[in-house]
Amino acid sequence: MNEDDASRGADAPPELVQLLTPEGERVEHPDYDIELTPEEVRSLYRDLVLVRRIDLEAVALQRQGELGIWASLLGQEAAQIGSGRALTDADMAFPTYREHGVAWCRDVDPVKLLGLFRGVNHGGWDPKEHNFHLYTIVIGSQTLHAVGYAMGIQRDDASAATIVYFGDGATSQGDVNESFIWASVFNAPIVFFCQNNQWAISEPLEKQSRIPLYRRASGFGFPGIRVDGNDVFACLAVTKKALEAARTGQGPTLIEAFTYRMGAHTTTDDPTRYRVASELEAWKLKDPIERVKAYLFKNELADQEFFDSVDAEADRLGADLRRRCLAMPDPEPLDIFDHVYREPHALIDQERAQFAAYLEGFRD
Ligand SMILES: Cc1ncc(C[n+]2csc(CCOP(=O)(O)OP(=O)(O)O)c2C)c(N)n1
Ligand SMILES: [Mg+2]
Repeated sequence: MNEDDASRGADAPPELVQLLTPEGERVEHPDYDIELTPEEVRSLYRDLVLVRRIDLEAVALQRQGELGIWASLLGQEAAQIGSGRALTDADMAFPTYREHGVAWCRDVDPVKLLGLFRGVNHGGWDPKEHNFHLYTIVIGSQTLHAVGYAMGIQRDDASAATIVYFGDGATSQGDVNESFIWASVFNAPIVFFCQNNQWAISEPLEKQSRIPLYRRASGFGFPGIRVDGNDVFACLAVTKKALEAARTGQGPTLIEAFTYRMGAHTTTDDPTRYRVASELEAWKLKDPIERVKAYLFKNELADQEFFDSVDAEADRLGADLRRRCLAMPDPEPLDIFDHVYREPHALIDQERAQFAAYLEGFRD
């Protein structure tokens, strides 16, 4: 998989692992096949629809002034559900700020994701309870945290792996490259899951790399693989295999999930200023949900009643999320000092006292 184009023979595996075409046709792959029961496929479809609905509701809440900002996952549902469902409870995931689908797989209540974007908390969930770290806005920094965690797993001799999410733009960060080196030389049990959504805000992929991102891995000494990031079956199969390799002492893998950010970078962004509409239209034909729906229909694995029931569940989820978002209490101003350090800290105490005195000045 890491050879140059010129050295790839006729029987070499295709550059992009795909198990389900955009038309909903199942295809075979020599290294990455997966057996899924009809029940499992229906369950993946449900996940995809529900996380898209959570995302849609969050965008609407931001537009109505109820969230400060939101980073949409639209178009990246399969990459996140496929990789998220590949994890075992013991595995640990480190997200960016866009991994709402992975959060769903880790049983994080979606209203807790909204708290951060509403500005009422600094994260909202206990990373240890879900084995899902807090969202990280500083691009690429979580890759170093994740490698450190993976090295801890290794030293505990635990049967678990770490997965870390980052974007195409993040691959240009020093932190990410340093984390590749550490993971490689220590043979850390980690999967680097890069969602190449083709854009880093307004910077296109060509500004990040002259070679496909997955091939970067060979320079660091571990395998890299590119998967169709809009194919939930392929993302599940490829991530499962990479996690198992990590758990069994075979070290890191870089997975490049080739996908597309169908929405704006965040709700503060206007992508019409830097990309053409035809690009989005082309990617709409590769929609991650439509192909699973087509597969279920064609193979008579689900009927209209099933699709209607998932839509109805999505409606209920959206309405419930909105209601609970609006009901989230604002924090007390002094609460901001409570979670800086685990132990009491003299400087924080001093700053809290100063701020309390300042607030007192507003009393009549
Ligand atoms: C260290 C750092 N530099 C710059 C930024 C500003 N910033 C926020 S998102 C972003 C682009 C990230 O692109 P990518 O890694 O492709 O992830 P995507 O948003 O596409 O999921 C940048 C530059 C930041 N948050 N952190
Ligand atoms: Mg990107």
